[in-house]
Amino acid sequence: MRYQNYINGRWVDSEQHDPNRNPSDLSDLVGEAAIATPALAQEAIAAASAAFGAWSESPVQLRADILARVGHEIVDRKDELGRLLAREEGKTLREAIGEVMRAGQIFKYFAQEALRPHGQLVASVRPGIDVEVTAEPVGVVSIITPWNFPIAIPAWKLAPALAFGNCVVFKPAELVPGSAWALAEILSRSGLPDGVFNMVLGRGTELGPVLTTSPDVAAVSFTGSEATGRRIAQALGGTSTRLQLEMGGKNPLVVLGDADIAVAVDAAVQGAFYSTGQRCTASSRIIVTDDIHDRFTRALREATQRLRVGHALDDATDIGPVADASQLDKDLGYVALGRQEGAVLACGGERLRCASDGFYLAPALFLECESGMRVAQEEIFGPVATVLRARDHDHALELANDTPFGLSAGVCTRSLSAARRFRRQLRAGMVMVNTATAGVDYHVPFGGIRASSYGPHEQGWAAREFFTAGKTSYIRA
Ligand code: UN1
Repeated sequence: MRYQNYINGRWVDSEQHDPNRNPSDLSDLVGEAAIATPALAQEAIAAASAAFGAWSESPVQLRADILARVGHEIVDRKDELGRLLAREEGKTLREAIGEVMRAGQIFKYFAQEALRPHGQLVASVRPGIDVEVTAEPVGVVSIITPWNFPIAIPAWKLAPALAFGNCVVFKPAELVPGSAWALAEILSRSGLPDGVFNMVLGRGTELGPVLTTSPDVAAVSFTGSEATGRRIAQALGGTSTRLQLEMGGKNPLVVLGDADIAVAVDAAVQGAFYSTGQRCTASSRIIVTDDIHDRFTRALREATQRLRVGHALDDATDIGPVADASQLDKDLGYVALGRQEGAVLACGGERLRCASDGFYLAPALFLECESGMRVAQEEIFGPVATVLRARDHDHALELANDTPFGLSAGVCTRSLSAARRFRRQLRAGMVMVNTATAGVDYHVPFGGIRASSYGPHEQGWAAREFFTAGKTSYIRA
């Protein structure tokens, strides 16, 4: 399968292509993807600019119908799209189908959002005048997405952008062009006017600068690494381009003495290792109070060792492969670093041989970590979890907040007052009580604080803030 760019309502091939390989089985070539030039990205921006006037004034019923059609088709094809996703990204089929469902639901949700009130009518303090406060489309939006959620993250940026009357240029991560192409193909048949939705495939290093700094781009929504996010922010310093960044996390999961051990172990295993730990919401910093530490870590180690690592399409697999060679090197590098730093590797951390040649890594559990160790501070983005020991609740809270990030945080406890205290004092955009830090609902706001995020939050009703600009009109009849 050859995945092409989509510009102004047409499929456009490139001279160069990249192979799309299955990380569960490197002999399986999923397809090949166009590598767009910066000039093609310019063309996409020009097409989106030209389409904006008409689309920004399009009837909301039209937008709602289109988004609903897209959402229904995604849901109807969840098994097929999930297979493609699992094959190119490496999360298990179950996880991949769940992600596709999420993407479909998001489109259906924003179909309805398009119909909801976009403004307020206020009486002026002056006679004979009404004041209308409206939410207007912002213009051309560049949407740049990572490889770890190849369809859900594009969905949660594209759907609100389109629902609120913006035109988009979408640039998916190089590793996952297949899911992006499948989504673009559905959008191409959805009834969107030419130029409203465009997609360029290829290198972030080449296309990123055009997509973020073009004067015709009004807003940039990016999810990915902290380093790239910071670079974009720097490049846009001094401009008025709207910016929404969703970057890293080092999400603490606190386990207190009165926690239900089974619930806490489940939250830790789910949060740290499912999706191969490749989630910005992963519970990679597990903080356990002394009174329960040994019982909890014993149970967590047993549960971790029971996880079956294997081919993403094998029903028996719990944890698929790491997404690519460079991520695997990074994970192995952190395992070596953790040992050097003096953390105790309780299990895992070694490359595994499976029936097929893939990037398999045994989930790694580090105990006795100190808060300042790099393995306990930096986002690894792999199946590597660190456990820190806390003396008491105050210390646990201090450790939980001792990272520059602030995306998601969790606490496991049966005490209502402890849950309340942690919910209020954990410094994060999302707090989970007795459940994993990862795995969020599709219809409520998502986002972090501090080094994890920048700009308005995504999803649910929060999405409107970024994808619309306020206008206050005074009308004298
Ligand atoms: C989830 O935990 O369900 O890149 C979603 C990420 C996040 C999405 C996590 N933006 O991992």
